[in-house]
Amino acid sequence: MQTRNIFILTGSGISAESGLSTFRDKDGLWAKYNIADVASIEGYQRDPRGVLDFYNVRRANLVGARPNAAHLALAELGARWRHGVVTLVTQNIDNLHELAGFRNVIHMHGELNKMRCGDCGDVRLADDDLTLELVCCACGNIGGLRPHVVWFGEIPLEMDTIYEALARADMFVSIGTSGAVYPAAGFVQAAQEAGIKTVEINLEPSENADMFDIAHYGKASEAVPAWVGEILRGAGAV
Ligand code: BJW
Repeated sequence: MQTRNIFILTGSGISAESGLSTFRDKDGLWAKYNIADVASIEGYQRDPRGVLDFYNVRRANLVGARPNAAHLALAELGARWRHGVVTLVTQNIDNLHELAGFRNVIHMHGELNKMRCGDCGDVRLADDDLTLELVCCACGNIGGLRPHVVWFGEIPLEMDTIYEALARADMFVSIGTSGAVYPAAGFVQAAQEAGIKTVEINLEPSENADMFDIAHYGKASEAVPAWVGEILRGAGAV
């Protein structure tokens, strides 16, 4: 059957070769920070300054980061695919898919370059470090601005759009994610139950590896361009 709609889920492994840390690898963020301290609302309430600083440092690290060959290959696929829709859902809060040229990226865990007012919900670009002294431009409250990211216990963003795209997909592709965090980790099961082709591209087998029909193990910068080339050639697009 001809593949029309492709649903791609990416995780931190795709940005590792751009110099951004993953979470659960041995040198990942969770080896240096306690998840509950920096990625939950309770941690933020206990130490808001510490959590803002954790994200301020990561925002500063993002300034020099460039998309790698994997981000560029997905952007090429998005631009050249003529048989249907390529939906790109990322768990990453970096902007490397956008810098590579992919349009309409869905950031289910938020975006590092944005801030959200915890009091009124206003979301806007965060050009500078977040501090407890900042005033919300929308409601005027002080100290309520937090990173526009999704912490444990919070509902990921754009879930309706994501499940609609998944329901229309003919192929599900997971790239650079350990499959440890839900609901993203559950997408492959939904895809399997819908009977569509499932593909994993990762450095090593993920926690859900047995649910994938096809696996390509290797660095994203090599495995993703190879897979994109295969897909475009198969569709007669190159
Ligand atoms: C390479 C590579 C290279 C390296 N090339 N590959 C019990 C059961 C089921 C669920 C739960 C449960 N208890 C609690 C839950 C829910 C909870 C959850 O999943 N907990 C688990 C720990 C069990 N989930 C939530 O709370 C979520 N909300 C929720 O469920 O709401 C309810 C709801 C949902 C839907 C509808 C209605 C209601 C929220 C989760 C928020 C996650 N937030 C974080 C932080 C975001 C901000 C930030 O960046 O700081 O998101 S945690 C962190 O993990 C971050 C990531 O996006 C996410 C996933 O990590 P990722 O990307 O997979 O990274 P790694 O490090 O794990 O994996 C990297 C992979 O790359 C590895 O496999 C490497 O091998 C590979 N790799 N180099 C290719 N060069």
